Amino acid sequence: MADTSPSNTVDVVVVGAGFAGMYALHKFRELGLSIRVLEAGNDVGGTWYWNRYPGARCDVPSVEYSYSFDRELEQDWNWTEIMAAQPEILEYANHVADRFDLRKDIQFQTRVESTVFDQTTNRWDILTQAGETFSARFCVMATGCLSVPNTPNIEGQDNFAGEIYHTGNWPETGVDFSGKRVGIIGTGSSGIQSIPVIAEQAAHLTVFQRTPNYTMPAANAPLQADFLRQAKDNYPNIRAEQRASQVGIVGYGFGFGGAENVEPTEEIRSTTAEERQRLVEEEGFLAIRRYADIALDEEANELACDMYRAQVGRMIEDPVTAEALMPRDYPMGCKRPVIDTHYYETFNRDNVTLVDLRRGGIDSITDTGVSTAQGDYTFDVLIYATGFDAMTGALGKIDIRGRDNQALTEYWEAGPRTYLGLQVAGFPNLFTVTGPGSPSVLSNMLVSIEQHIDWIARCVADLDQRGMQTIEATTAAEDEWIAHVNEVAQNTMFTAQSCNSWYLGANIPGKPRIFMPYVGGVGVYREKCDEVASNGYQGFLLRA
Ligand code: FAD
Ligand code: N01
Repeated sequence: MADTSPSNTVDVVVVGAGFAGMYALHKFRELGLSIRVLEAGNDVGGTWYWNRYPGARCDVPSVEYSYSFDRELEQDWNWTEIMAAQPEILEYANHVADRFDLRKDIQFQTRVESTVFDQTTNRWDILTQAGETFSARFCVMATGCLSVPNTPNIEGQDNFAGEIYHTGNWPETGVDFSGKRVGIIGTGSSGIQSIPVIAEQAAHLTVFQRTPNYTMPAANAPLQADFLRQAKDNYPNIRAEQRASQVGIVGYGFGFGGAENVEPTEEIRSTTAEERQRLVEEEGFLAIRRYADIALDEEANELACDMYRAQVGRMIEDPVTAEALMPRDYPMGCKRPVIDTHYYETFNRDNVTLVDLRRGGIDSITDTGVSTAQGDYTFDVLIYATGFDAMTGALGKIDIRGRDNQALTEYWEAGPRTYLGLQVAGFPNLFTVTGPGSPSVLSNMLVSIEQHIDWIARCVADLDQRGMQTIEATTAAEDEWIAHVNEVAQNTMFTAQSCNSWYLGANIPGKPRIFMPYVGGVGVYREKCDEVASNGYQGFLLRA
């Protein structure tokens, strides 16, 4: 039974106080609703609260990776770099929390364990790990797509006697690597961002790489005052363009990676080997940006991969290390793009060793380090940069039960099912923010978060206006949406047979292989969501 004290009986419980939960709180307050936000961490910021590893940084231009809901906030806040580093983004989150007095409705250090729909009251009963209960009409799961760190199950993993960290759960106090031997497992975005910074400080760094990645140079730089002024003056246009775009990024004033903006319009298949070689020599990795056909055609993609490998070969002094760093056997663009600062240069340092696990994998973790088929490695510090149980991980950790006590984990046993990534059939008045089936992680998340929260707020206001108690996706609408999500992902690099990305759940043993986000683009998707709402919430069942 939920606590019926007035303070724990609210209109909306929001789970999570990252950028989604924070905006949800602000938005629902505007509707005059009572809200409680429950957050496992000690403070706001979500991703940027937990991922404090050295080198953590956004790869979306900071003027675009920011809230658009308040003109004064937009004008007052001054980003200092083209792509902001984690401390600055966390400072921004704190600024927003202070400015809109958010903390008074957020309960920190509160992990939600279960949420159960009561069919007799049409309310959700929420239980926290500490045993506290809440009752809410609406439950908004702002639990994040990348908020459950994945630590692989490696034999002997509890044996290591030194310090152990995960990039996705980094200590608030920071870590001093001076004079230490460090081992790091994983070369995804988190590994690629942290490796160059750790290598600068540690006595020695050993990198365990299972799959080499494709990464582009970030070319980050301080933001010039006149540029920032111009961006602020242009904000209405920038925001409008972001909302209508494919991925919620305009690249205002600079292109991907902070370099000059280049629209991919050329066909790599129309070029000669000599031309491609010349371009690599002139432009390095960035030469590849001009080609449009590499996103859809695997043979074209392979030509781009050749260019990529040629550039790796040009940058790395030791040929064995160069070969180890060359991605093969999967297409460029099938995983989340990575951008880096001096990643490859790091492998030319004397204090860095690359262990190519394709030549012999990890056998076990020992008390002193890592034992592989190629030999043993000893450290003082071991870091897991091994990613997340993405998109469904945080929801799966909560015992969510809808009508007839059905568990969400059972309903999603064969993979996540949603209508528009917003709702699940059988789970009335429960909303997922940037859930599977929405553009989510394929986009600038701030744009997608605002769009979802705005839609949910409109929906709640419409229900109240029409005197409706509940809204629930129909199974038919869910089926149709899933079919569409799958259809648009076909014949893209994302679903290539050789691709093992977390978008597909392929990084978690036993997780069904389903492409989870929606490739259709944030502009198209927004139109669809708005159309559904305007048509009386087509595909949803509203009950009085
Ligand atoms: P989160 O920020 O993940 O917040 C979710 C919150 O929910 C967390 O604080 C968590 O503690 C809490 N929570 C979860 N489960 C429970 C529970 N059971 N009980 C209570 N609380 C719970 N996106 C981009 O668009 N551009 C980028 O450049 C970019 N860089 C990234 C870099 C890193 C290192 C990572 C990990 C992600 C990055 N992302 C980026 C994605 C990023 O997650 C989103 O941009 C955004 O911050 C997500 O906000 P959110 O509020 O939806 O989720
Ligand atoms: O995680 P990942 P991440 N033995 O899953 C390896 C966002 N983000 O934290 O590829 C050995 O990408 C695994 O190897 P393999 C962004 O959305 C953004 O780096 O499975 N290795 C891989 O190399 C990103 O995509 C930024 O063979 C093991 C690595 O660990 C997402 O978060 C920065 C292993 C995991 O890579 C996740 O990125 C950081 C094992 N048993 C994060 N298990 C920006 O810059 C796993 N690995 C915006």
